[in-house]
Amino acid sequence: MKFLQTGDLHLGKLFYERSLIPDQKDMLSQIVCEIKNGISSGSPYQALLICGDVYDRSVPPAEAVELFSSFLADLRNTSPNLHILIISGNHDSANRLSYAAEILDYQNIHIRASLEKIQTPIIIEDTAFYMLPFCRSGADDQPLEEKLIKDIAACAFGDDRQAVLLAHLFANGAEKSDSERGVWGTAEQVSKTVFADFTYTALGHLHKCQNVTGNVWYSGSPLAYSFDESSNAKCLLQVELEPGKEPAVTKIPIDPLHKVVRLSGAFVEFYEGDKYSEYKDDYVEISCTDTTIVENPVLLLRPRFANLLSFRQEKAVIEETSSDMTARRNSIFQAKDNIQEHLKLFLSDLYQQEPPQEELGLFQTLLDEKEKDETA
Ligand SMILES: [Mn+2]
Repeated sequence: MKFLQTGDLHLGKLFYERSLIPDQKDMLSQIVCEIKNGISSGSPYQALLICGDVYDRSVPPAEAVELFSSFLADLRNTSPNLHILIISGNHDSANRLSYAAEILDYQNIHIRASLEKIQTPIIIEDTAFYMLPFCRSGADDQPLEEKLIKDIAACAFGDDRQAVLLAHLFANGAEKSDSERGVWGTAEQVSKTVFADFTYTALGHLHKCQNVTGNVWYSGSPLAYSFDESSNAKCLLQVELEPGKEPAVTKIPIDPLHKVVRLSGAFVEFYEGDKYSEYKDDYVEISCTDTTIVENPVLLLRPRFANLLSFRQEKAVIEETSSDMTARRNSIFQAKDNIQEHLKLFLSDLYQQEPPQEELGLFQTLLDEKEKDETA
């Protein structure tokens, strides 16, 4: 048995208000390409597993639905015998995702979005694929998934076939990213021990590719969906199962249309020169190391970085709000009720030098006029 694992496609996602449809289209074409490569190499994939979060929202934008529809059509044209196994994730609407599921089953496109058939596997040759869509845990001590997976394992027990589990959940001890929704605390974390009876477990939900334990793998999302994933290499997982042997898992890298990059440095290095020119088209977050606040940085840098999506200057903000604020507070305290002295301090702070006598003189004139009015 040879299959390809992915999940967390999040079609239709907006990344800092930017549509990722072109990126996702490119990524899906790389999946089709990998399926093609399998055929031309003489060792075709028998199945493609999509472990939840096909869409980013329960009501996905029309172009995301079109994109997924044409992806399925491309796969079917490329590889008429490929089985496509899809479960719903926490971002999907189970009802909408399972549209025409009964009919698509005949096309070997198996969509499972409810708990009805979790104990009925999809059998492909020597392997039984059990599909557990995302389910909301109840208030019990034990997450609902743990109980369901134990039930499934009991079904698989005694069957000679290899058993593969597909699920969309948070396995205890796994590492999370910034782009997953609804991953908090430990209440919904599923114990790793429940996967022990399966030949292989293909998980979705966490966006970093990782081996949780034994033969339990997250493929991770095929694209980076937050800046904290910028250092994660994105991939699909090629899995080969052979009875009596350990599963062979190989990472198939995805080359994104735009990289997601975090850069850090002085403002001037981004504003002038070529140091970062290789990133001019990537999705960029800049962490500015300057100690003074830069005004309108995005406006200034956009001509050089077309996809600058985030600009951070914590260092300047912290410096200005801590040391400078303390200094200001002290000087205000020292100036007491002398309003002319207050202005002098304010202007010195603003210009970072002695204020011009002219401005102070003008202000004094205004003060005198005000006083005259009040006494009149
Ligand atoms: Mn997800």
